[in-house]
Amino acid sequence: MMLSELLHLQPQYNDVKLLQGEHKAPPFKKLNPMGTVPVLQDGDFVVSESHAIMKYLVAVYGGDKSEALYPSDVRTRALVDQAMFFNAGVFFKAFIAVGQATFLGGITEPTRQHVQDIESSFEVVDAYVRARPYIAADHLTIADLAAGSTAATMHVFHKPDPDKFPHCAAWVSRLEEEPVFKTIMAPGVVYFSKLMHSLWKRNKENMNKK
Ligand SMILES: N[C@@H](CCC(=O)N[C@@H](CS)C(=O)NCC(=O)O)C(=O)O
Repeated sequence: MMLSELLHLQPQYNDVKLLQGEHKAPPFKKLNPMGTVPVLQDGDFVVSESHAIMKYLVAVYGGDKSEALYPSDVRTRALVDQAMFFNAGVFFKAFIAVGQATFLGGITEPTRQHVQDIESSFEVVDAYVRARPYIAADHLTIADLAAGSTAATMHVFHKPDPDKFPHCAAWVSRLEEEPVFKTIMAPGVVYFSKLMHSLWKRNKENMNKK
């Protein structure tokens, strides 16, 4: 959504009802066999995985912004990919583990193991942004949109100590100043925070009933 805004695209958003399991139903799985959001439909072309979607959008619709958002310089691009693979394979995994344990496991707050995994991820982010102001370059790239979304939303589960991860904290603050983070990410985090707190409350009530 943030990339679409940056590129002045006006996609039609279809709200997939995750809480009702719409993403696991056959019509959605026809689009994405993994049964996850987001999925992009561009005419008769369908692609899932937010990182692949972002690369596609930049390649097709990036115009004069593509060079900054996904630089062609081989080494800079490798660093963008490094951060995107880290986000998909490690950082987001630490995030979604808490979500799944909340929805399916009935936890009432992130466990100690969750917090440890989140801290390990923030340690990596801190190392990445120690060398440069953004996660892969000296300016914002699609890797910041990807990992920045995870970092901002992760705060609902665990806010890392800025004294322990000062570079990461500075990077998140820098991202929070970006207009797309203000208009799209921040309200998303508020919505997500309310949802998680209501689920933890429900899980606690269910636990007390037993
Ligand atoms: N690496 C994937 C992760 C997609 C993902 O797990 N999305 C979550 C929502 S943020 C989802 O659809 N979860 C539903 C499920 O796994 O059942 C991406 O970046 O697109």
